Amino acid sequence: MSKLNLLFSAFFVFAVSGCVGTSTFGNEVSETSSGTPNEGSNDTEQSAAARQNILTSTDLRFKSMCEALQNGDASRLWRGIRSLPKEPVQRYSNIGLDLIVDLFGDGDLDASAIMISYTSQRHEAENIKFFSNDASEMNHPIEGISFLNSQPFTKEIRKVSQGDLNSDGITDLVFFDYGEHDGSLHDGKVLVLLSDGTSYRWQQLVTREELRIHSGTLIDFDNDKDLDIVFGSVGARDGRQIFAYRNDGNGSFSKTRQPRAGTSISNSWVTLNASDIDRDGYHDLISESYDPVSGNFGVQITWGSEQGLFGGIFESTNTSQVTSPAIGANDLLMDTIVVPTSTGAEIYATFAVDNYSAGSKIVRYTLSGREQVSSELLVDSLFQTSRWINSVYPCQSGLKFFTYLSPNFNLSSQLR
Ligand SMILES: [Ca+2]
Ligand SMILES: [Ca+2]
Ligand SMILES: [Ca+2]
Ligand SMILES: [Ca+2]
Repeated sequence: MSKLNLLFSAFFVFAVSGCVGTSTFGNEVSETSSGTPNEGSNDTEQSAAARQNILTSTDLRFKSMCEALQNGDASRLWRGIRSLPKEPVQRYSNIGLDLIVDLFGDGDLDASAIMISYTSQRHEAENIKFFSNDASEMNHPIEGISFLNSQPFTKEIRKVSQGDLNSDGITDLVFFDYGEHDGSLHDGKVLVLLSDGTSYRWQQLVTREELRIHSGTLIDFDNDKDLDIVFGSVGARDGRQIFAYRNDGNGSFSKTRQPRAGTSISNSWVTLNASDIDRDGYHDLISESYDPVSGNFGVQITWGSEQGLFGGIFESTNTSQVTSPAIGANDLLMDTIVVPTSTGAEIYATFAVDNYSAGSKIVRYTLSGREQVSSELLVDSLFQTSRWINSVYPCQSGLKFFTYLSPNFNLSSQLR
């Protein structure tokens, strides 16, 4: 990107930021439920509010990031974590993949970052680092923070999620590892860093599939008020498929029924996020859609309901598309953040234009209940940041996003 374009891009974003409405983020329980999906039923606004009060990983990521940007923690944490030693082959992944998270539940935000080695065979190592502004928590010279057992090896983590998985009020982390990037090996995996007393313990999700995992999210898909795990994968044997693992409430997960291959939702694997978009008390899933016949991409929402996200029967998933005239069929969704409104939500979506070949776009979709009201192109393809995964955070102080302009991760150039 040329300097001129960058300036224009930055200017454009700052110009846009003034238009961004103040977020009502915080208490996820709406006092004025739209009630649209349940109108005419016995459901009351009160029951919609009572049904759901846990935050999805997308909600928590948004909340933590804006807090840290506002109070200055973010830059301190990013600078700190990148001062930790690394192996020559390791590189930090783009800063948009870093997670800001309150480890240990002490109210102070901490950071986690991912190392990647762009070798033809991925370097398998302890690729996850942590950083706390509290020096007394920094107990490992390389990893930053070590926990009760050794960090498992990973190859190419593509998504980090946060949420309390064992109901102790302390946020846990989930890492989605792509595994080997090329060739016949499909060894992706899911790691959970689960709070345990005053520390955390690593555990690996038991899966039997051959996986390459690009994305995942923490969402209560069975309405029992704990966060479950959904991830998308391509596998040698299983093809493109979405996987659902149910939480027993203590952070133990078991595979459960999930959309059959060939259904619309089963093709999602690039980006998965969750929030209660229509404010009915049930978590909803936002993902890219992909039509294998036409090759066209889209943006789809799978609606949670009394029967759960994936319905009482496999085929009963309720999915709808949101659209924008500014987004072409070859523009691929990378990330979404949901801002609740009094009647629904605004969805801030980042796209890889022309399937990662021409920069990025940011679109805001406005929904009332489940109905799309409008869409607005906020930033066009001059916005070009990371190689993969661009995120935008519509904080109260304006739109915040990350740029990836130089391999040396100049922090000042990475946040606009
Ligand atoms: Ca903390
Ligand atoms: Ca926990
Ligand atoms: Ca659940
Ligand atoms: Ca919902």
